Amino acid sequence: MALALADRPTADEAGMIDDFTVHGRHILPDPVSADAAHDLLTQIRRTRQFDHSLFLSEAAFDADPQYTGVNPRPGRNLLDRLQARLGFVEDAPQIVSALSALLGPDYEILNRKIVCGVPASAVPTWLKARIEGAPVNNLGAFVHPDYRDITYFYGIDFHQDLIDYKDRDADFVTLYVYLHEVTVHDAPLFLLEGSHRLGATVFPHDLKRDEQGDWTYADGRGDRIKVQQRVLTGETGFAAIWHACTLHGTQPDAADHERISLRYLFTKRAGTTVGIDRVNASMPKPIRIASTRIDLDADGAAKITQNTINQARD
Ligand SMILES: O=C(O)CCC(=O)C(=O)O
Repeated sequence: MALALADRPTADEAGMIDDFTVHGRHILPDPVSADAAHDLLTQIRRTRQFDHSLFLSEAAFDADPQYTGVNPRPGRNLLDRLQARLGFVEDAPQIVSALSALLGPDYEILNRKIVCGVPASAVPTWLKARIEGAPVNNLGAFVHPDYRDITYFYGIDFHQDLIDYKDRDADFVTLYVYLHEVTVHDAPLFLLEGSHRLGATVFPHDLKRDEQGDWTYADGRGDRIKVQQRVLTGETGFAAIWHACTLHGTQPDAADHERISLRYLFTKRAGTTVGIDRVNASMPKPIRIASTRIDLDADGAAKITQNTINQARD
């Protein structure tokens, strides 16, 4: 069926969809405003010290371990309190245009939050010993409840953002924005380009790195592909968008200062057929699974101590 003239994608939109179809990501050619990013970062830093004081004592944690419900949520999300300062991202023409191409003009925010890569120097010794080698070091369980309005990572193994959405289609995308310059020393995102092509797969993922530095990725259903790693270093305001099935992760932050970023999930309006549907149609693979991860026990604590991304080099 021919598309009506108004529905036809522009050249830019078509390029963006091609980029997503092949690589499962789009790196925004222009950063968002560095000045506005810096101002937002200043406001975030005013709310707490990003050091040992974030964390519960070992005794306090052991008295009542809580592994779930420790991320930002409605009513406890620092980004919502800073809403008036988010126009430089949410209204930036290059972001609106990329998201509209993928999700249609009436796309919606599914989730938004601040993510902090916690530096090694801030993690208490007792905690380091407990989390050594674990694949998902989301430290929310160990920080004071008042500070759970931000997500804290000390590295997270290669994963799909679909991991948090069992039984949901990969009809959403992630937007990640750096609020300061991120070098290889600041826990940059590692992204496996083209990995979305195997569709939805279960965490932890079957990945092996060869001598050349390429990864072989198997889907557990009999298919395997070679994918290349891209390390997302970037300047203040750097922004990238990726598919919900694109594998990505971070190593623990070896720097002596925190890495602070914005992480958004955007989704298409229900019932619409848009760019992301064309991307998904190009990969004849499941884009939804009933069980997305097998690394946690019934309380939500890690039961696997194996990690792939920590072996990756730049
Ligand atoms: O910022 C990080 O260290 C990891 C973030 C990430 O991969 C995620 O939130 O899905």
